[in-house]
Parts: sequence; C-alpha cells; structure tokens
Amino acid sequence: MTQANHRPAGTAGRITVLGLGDMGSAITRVFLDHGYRTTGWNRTASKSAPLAAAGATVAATATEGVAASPLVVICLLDGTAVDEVMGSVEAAVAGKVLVNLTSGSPGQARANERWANEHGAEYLDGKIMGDPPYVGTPHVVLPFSGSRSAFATHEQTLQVLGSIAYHGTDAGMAAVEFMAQVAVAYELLIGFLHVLRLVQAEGGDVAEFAERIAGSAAAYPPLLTSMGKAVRTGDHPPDLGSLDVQAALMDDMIGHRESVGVEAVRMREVKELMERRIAGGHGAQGFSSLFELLAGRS
Ligand code: FVH
Repeated sequence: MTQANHRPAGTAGRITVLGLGDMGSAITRVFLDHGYRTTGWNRTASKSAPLAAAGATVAATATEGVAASPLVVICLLDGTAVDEVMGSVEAAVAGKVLVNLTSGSPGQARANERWANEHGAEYLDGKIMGDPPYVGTPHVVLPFSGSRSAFATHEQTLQVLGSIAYHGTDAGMAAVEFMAQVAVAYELLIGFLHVLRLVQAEGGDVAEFAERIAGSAAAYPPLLTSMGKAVRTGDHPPDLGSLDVQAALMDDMIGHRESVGVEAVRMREVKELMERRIAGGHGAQGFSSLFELLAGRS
C-alpha cells in the first residue's frame, strides 16, 4: 500500500472507494477535500495515479482497499462488476459497512444486501442522481436504503456527497426511487417530443412553443403533489376538470394528430381509460382517478 502522506494509524475517518472511474474519482476527491483519509482502488491501476497525487492512499488490490477502512464505498460500472469485485473480497468484508453507489435494479440491491449480511457486513444501497462534476454539491441527489444503523452511523460522512435521503430498511428502495425519478423524466419528455412533432407538423416554431410550456410549467408542482395525495387516499377531485368534460376533447385530440401524421397512441390510451372510468360511474372525478384502472380496479 503506498500512502501519499503519512497519517496516524487507526480507522477513524477512513473511507475506501472501490472503482475510480469518472464517478468514483469525483467521490474520492470530495472525501479528500473534506479531510477523510481515503483509500482508492481501481481495476486498471493507472486511473489511481491522479487520486494518489490528490492525497489518496492507493490499494494494490480490492481486498487491501476493503481492509483499510470501516466504510467501503463501491462505485463500479454495473451489477456484474460489483458481483466480480465482491466475489474477490469475500473474506475481507466482515465487520465493514458496504455502501454500493453503482446503478442497478431493486432486485440487485436486495441480493447485494443478502450477500453482505451473509459475509458479516452491513449494507447500504445508494443511487447517484447527478453528474461527477456536481458531486459534493446539493445538486446531486443520493437516495439511500438498507441498514438503518449503518445510515445513522455514516450519515454525516455521506452528506458530503450531496443531498441525501434515507428511504427505509428495504435495500431495494433507493433503486426504486432512482428508477421512478428517471421514468418520470422519460415519460414526460417522450410525450413532450411527440407534442413538438405536432407543433412542427402544423408549421409552428418548436423552440418558441417550448419556451411557452417552460413558462407554464410552474403549474405542475402543485398538480403533481395533489395527484400523489389523491392516488394515496383514493379521493379524486376534478383536478384538470371532471373526466366528463375532459373526455369530450379526446376525439379532436386524436383526430387532429392523425390528420397531420403524428402518432396518437398515448392519446388513445387516455381516451380509453377515461371512457372506462366514466362508464364505471366516476365521470365527476379528475384525471388522477385513471390510476384506479392502472391498478386493476374498476
Ligand atoms: N457518470 C455519470 O454521469 C453517471 C451519473 C449517475 C450515476 N452513474 C453511475 O455511476 C457508476 C459509475 O459510473 P462512472 O461514470 O464512474 O463509470 P466509468 O467512468 O466507466 O467507471 C466504471 C468503473 O467501473 C470499473 N469496472 C467496470 N467493470 C469492472 C469489473 N468487471 N471489475 C472491476 N471494475 C470494473 C472500471 O474499472 P476500469 O475499467 O477503470 O478498470 C471503473 O473504475 C455507474 O453505475 C453509473 O451508472 C454515473
């Protein structure tokens, strides 16, 4: 093990980062900047050099890295890499807290926690919502889940990475949060692109239209939170007006799109759900009540 600068022995304030790619390197630098005695390991050793120059200790093997600190942060490419590296350090993880920040599914997180617990380690799963240059600022959001005691013990340390939140003892919930947040973006933005297609097909200026939508986006936060409460309680006030009124527009929405060669699959889904909900006697309720049909209720 090479140490860039000599520090007293002992493990207080010691952190190890396994994986010194773009994100792992950014995380290591933030820990160093906050005075943590940080050890780094990377499969390709050359990537460790800049971190050594910044004051990190470089571990020659992942096992050496795990042995160096009570808190081990894992930031590798994917679940396969995590499985490979964890498989190579099995004996060393006993008594450690493993914090896995690698992207992955809720199922992978739960399997990782089982593996860690079977090998005498505590496990926290975390996901990184933000890019490497912003690590260490509030702009990077990190949901965590898994061991409540491990989170309580290391919360202050993890807070240096960005805006953190604990999502409960189910190790999969950080991944659920990450996937859901990304899904909202993709669901909203693919619909937005289809609307831009509509505007363009009618000769409108898509950038000017986007500016107008951006200007009206302020109306969405209260609508989203009220719809979340409506879905939780099952009480669906007429949010965008009643379904009876909203449904009356749908044929025109679909017909217009198809008249200019723009797909209408999402509008057809909305129309079909509205009509089913109205037929079920819920025409006075709002758009949020379509959730009941998505959840398999009439
Ligand atoms: N970069 C970003 O903007 C996003 C932001 C949101 C979160 N993601 C996730 O962060 C994880 C790491 O991403 P990254 O950007 O650091 O990725 P790379 O720069 O490609 O570094 C990957 C590291 O993983 C190591 N690695 C890959 N496969 C293996 C393996 N089989 N065994 C051991 N290590 C492996 C790789 O090592 P090397 O190629 O340098 O030897 C890098 O250290 C990721 O989950 C993103 O989804 C980033």
